[in-house]
Amino acid sequence: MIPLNFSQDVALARKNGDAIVALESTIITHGMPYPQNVETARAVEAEVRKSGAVPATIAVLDGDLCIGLNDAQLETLGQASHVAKLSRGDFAACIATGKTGATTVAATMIAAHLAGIKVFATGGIGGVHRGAEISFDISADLRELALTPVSVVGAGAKAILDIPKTLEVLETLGVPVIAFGQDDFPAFWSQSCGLAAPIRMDSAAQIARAHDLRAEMGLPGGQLVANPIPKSAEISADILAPIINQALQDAQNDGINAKAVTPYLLKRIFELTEGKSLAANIALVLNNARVASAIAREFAKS
Ligand code: PSU
Ligand code: MN
Repeated sequence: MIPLNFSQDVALARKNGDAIVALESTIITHGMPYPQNVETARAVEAEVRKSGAVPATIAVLDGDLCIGLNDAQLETLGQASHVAKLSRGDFAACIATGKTGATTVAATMIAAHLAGIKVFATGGIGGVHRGAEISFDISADLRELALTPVSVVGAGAKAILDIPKTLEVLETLGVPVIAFGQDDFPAFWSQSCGLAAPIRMDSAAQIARAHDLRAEMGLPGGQLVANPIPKSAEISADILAPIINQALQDAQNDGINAKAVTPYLLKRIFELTEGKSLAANIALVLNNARVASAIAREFAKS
């Protein structure tokens, strides 16, 4: 038996068939500094509630797979150091050994699916890193999107990644990449990466329908819903380009590899932009929470 520990709110929502949105926890432990990480996690939960759905933040706490965290649990996780960053490979091991771990996009999708939750909001997904032809660093998030039927709402992929290669891998894996309300694929801090997304949709109902239709057609996997950052919160690519190059150079000099790469780059960019990257990150996550909630409400109708 898989030990799922539902929060009271999520248990009630499941019983009533209410809209539920899954939320990841690696963004809390490895994506943002304390205390903004906990403040943002709370603000995102509040935004989901305001948008007519119930938030389910997912994490492993002392071996318990939690679907929905209470306020004290969020605070503890946000302050904790040495929390494992869990993906498909180490998820079950963390539960089996009674440890604490935060779930990445990949692990959150797996847990959401086990809990019967079909949509999940985050900031950005992992992707193909620059120089992947040498390092082979391709996030397990991409393969998860091909395997697990959860629609993930993110603001596209960060320019720390190789966005064209990320789109190529998603195409190879047969993952629907849907830009929401525009033609271009967004680039996290900016509304466009300069490339068109393969699919455009303008309504949450279409996204929910496409999700269900894939399952009915016997196609495994989820969907990537790429929701552009609000215009008012954008940081221009010109400003970010030299900062990203600096962060990548620092990562190389410091010998960073494997799962440490993404958290290292996020932290360096936060430092180099004097916190501006974080403000944009918070704005886009809230925006993604609203779109994911709208999709969850569509699922709750059917
Ligand atoms: N991108 C962000 N913020 C994040 C992450 C990615 O802009 O917090 C986190 C997510 O949890 C994502 C993970 O699933 O990093 C990807 O890590 P990796 O590149 O090691 O697969
Ligand atoms: Mn990696």
